[in-house]
Amino acid sequence: MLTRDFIEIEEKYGAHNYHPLDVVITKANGVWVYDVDGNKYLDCLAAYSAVNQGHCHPRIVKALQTQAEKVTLTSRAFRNDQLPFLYKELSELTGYQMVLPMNSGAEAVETALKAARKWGYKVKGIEENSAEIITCTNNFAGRTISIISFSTVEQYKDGFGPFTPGFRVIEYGNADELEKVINKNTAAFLVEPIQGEGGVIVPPEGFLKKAYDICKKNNVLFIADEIQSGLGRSGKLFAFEYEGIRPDAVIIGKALSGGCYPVSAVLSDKEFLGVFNPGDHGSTFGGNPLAAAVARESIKVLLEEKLIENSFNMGKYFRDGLAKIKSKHIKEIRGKGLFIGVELKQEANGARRFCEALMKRGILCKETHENVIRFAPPLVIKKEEIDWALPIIEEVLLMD
Ligand code: IF1
Repeated sequence: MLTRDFIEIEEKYGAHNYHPLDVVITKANGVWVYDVDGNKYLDCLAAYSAVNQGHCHPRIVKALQTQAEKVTLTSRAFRNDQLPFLYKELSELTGYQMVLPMNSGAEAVETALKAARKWGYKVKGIEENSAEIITCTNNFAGRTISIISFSTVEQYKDGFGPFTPGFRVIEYGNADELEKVINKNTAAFLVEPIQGEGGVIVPPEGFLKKAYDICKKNNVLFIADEIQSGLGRSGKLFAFEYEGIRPDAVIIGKALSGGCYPVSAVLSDKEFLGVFNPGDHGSTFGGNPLAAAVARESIKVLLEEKLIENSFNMGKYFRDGLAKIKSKHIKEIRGKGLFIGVELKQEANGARRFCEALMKRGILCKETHENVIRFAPPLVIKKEEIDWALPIIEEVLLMD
């Protein structure tokens, strides 16, 4: 069977909730993926930063296989021998006292939203059912009805009302507006330190620090959604580190499993996650031993292979190389570490055609917000692989 045969079946039976590039991947290893026609591609999306450790990392796959032959799921009605160590290792790595494990990023975000509301009522003393959570324009935090209730992207909301109340939106980067919107009912401020789907938007220098200080002054929780920007993607363990702040809670996912299994978590000190009592919240698969074993190894790989440092160094190298490209289409090159966005001018007529041209030349990227090409390869990428990619990217960006 060839690419078109697979696509035909997929289009016939699958819901059309995505518009993927017409590449059918059958194998992947490190930064490279291979399609059913035998073509090889440099993966510059890394499954939206879920594959920071590289595709099918042997150590993570081995951890998956080994645990899968022991026990995969106990439910949280009982305990297992992997979860305590995931908790301990995450706490020692991040300095947070407590962990609540979930599966998808959205579930971890919902967990943080519920904890924020409960903290608002039980600790801050907000009037019941009046808690407000402030978020930012162009946020992306998942696809559940409560999460899209605070989305500012019409398509993510269209046809899905009525929406969950209790959310306010400020302009991303505008700390003054945050101060104005905060009131006695504000429980928390939820923010991505670098917005991924928003178009790899790095906020103005000092925004996160100013917002953090405003939250502290007003007894409002500062919650960082690091599901995409975290775990080395930005060149630091967490992107919030660039501003020297310590959020009250951090939400992680994606690369927490190296792309081998859905694993997410909320990290905080006892005051925040301590609001949950037995039976308040949970999930069938949340904290299962297979997820815990995979996540433990994924973190070890990230640290032992110095992937955070590689992200910082290779990210600078990649961005410097892109900056040398003299293309009339380029409006801005931005990002931190290997979280890179190339924003194109309106006259370029969107980023999709450039992603399709890159695919034809062996590089897989995903456009975001129409005009931005996101370059976010696995953090294992080597200088030679970037050297291979840059002339191809230049050739495509020099297209008319
Ligand atoms: C899709 C976007 C990226 C996230 C942040 C929470 C979540 C995500 C910062 C939810 C998930 C994924 C979702 C996936 C495509 C991708 C995406 F384009 F949708 F926006 F990465 F930018 N917080 N992002 O980036 O985590 O529940 O998906 O595990 O829904 O199309 P999830």
